[in-house]
Amino acid sequence: MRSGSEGAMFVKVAVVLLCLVNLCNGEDHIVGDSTGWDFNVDYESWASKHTFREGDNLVFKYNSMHTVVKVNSSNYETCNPDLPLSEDDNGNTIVSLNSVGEHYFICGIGSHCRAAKMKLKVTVTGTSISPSMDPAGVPATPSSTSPLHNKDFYVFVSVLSFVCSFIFF
Ligand SMILES: [Cu+2]
Repeated sequence: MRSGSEGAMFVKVAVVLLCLVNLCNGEDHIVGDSTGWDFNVDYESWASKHTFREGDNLVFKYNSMHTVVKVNSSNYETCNPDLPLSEDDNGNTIVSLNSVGEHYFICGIGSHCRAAKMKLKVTVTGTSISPSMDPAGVPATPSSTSPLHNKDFYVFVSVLSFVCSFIFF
């Protein structure tokens, strides 16, 4: 009984650590990895290899030939930068993914979006940890009791938020 609660505590501490790395700070995704934001990268394929969660950041690294323009879905489809939701050209643009849903980015220069596929769509999911999600680094604990009941989970998230807010504010 005692060791069981210690085990649960261990899991909670592990997830708190995970939270500190992934949830509170958010994860930085370097768009296009080492190539950055440039011509003829398959950003659709790049995006498909990443999981974007609320609070994560996109980091666009690019030379002075390019810009980053956040647009809506129809302007993304047509590569139209004339109605930007936001835009930047400083070569190192960090975009906070602060809402769940789809976010669209294009390069606003010439035909870079249309002709050189400088367009990126990411789908952001919420931060909540679902039991089915297997958080990296936390070993699946073989246990007869299910690790997180709904009520436990609710309490746990509250405690987690409290701890996070304490550390970061
Ligand atoms: Cu460009």
